[in-house]
Amino acid sequence: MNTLKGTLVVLAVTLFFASCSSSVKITGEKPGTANTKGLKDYYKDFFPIGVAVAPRMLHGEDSALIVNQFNSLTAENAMKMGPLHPRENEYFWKDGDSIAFFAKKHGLRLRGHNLCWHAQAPNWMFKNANGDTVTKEVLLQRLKDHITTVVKHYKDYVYGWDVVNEAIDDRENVFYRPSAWYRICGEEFIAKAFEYAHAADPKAVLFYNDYNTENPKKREKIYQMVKKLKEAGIPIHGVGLQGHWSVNNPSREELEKSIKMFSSLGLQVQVTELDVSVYAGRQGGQLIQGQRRDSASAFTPEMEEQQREKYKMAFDVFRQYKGKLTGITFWNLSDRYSWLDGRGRKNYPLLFDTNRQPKKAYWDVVRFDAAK
Ligand code: 9MR
Repeated sequence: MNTLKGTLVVLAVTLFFASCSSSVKITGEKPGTANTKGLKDYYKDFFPIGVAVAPRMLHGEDSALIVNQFNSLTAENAMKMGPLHPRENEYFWKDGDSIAFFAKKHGLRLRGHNLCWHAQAPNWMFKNANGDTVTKEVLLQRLKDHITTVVKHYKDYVYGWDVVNEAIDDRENVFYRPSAWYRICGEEFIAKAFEYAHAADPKAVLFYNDYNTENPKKREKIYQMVKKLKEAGIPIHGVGLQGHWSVNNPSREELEKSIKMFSSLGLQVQVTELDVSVYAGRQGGQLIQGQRRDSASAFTPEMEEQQREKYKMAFDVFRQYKGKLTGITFWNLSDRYSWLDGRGRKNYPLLFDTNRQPKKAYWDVVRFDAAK
């Protein structure tokens, strides 16, 4: 009898604690734990929210945070030309595939990044067996082979591709970036890349993707190029604003103008690589010449305030342009790691801190008046 009484007491106590912990799970708002709301849930009526990842993040705490918060992925590096196609007759699929399988397994969308870029392109692409620069015909054939193989490989996983990345120059008086692609092929490589991608997967949404898209001069050049492609019947469907911003740029006006201008061409717009550097500066808050590298690398209250303002403004604008904007993707997951680190100072550009906990800016982004 006593034993039964004891068992009942233990059972009652167990049930009490179980009910407490399950109610915490359901009502709790602590991102990173199961059954709580994530960015993707707050924004479910607006657009998918994505994150750029590396294969090492598909395990443990990073992966839990990804699945809890996001509903779209981009491979930070694994699907770029150099990593995927190191030698002419050799593809390396393992890393890209691990991201594609993870996305499929968890029901996440997947953006393909990218098919043609001046950086991270393998050297062999531009050289023949003697080490001489290849002709335009050879290079376009190689580009076609690469794009066809990669787009077909990921056809059942990737819904859209950044087809050409960063082809426009930052200098005011130079239109196209004088990359190896441009020097060998002229501007034609851009249209060709879109045609090859479309032929390989007619359903894929195809983007031109660039940074500094809120700079009036660069925006105008991108607009002219994209307009010309559209008018020539080239299969281009969207423009990616990378969104490597900083605490002092862009302004609300310039951001709105970019969204309006590109969508006026009948193109969808996505923010493809969002982060807000805590350092004032050019693209992504990169060091400006002469700027001290050893400046304090703590996340100061002043940086935090400025960053909150920028994130709040950006998401206000994003919500306002729902329908024209079809996705927002962060470039990296938490301040634990960002591509902006390692320039002689630590950066804190994301919505999750180095312990993967939401920053104040996170709450600014998710607490909004849906009726507005
Ligand atoms: O985040 C990427 C970093 O790990 C790579 O070393 C770098 C190589 O140049 O590319 C970074 O990602 C870039 C993206 O592919 C295109 N837009 C600019 C991004 C930051 O440089």
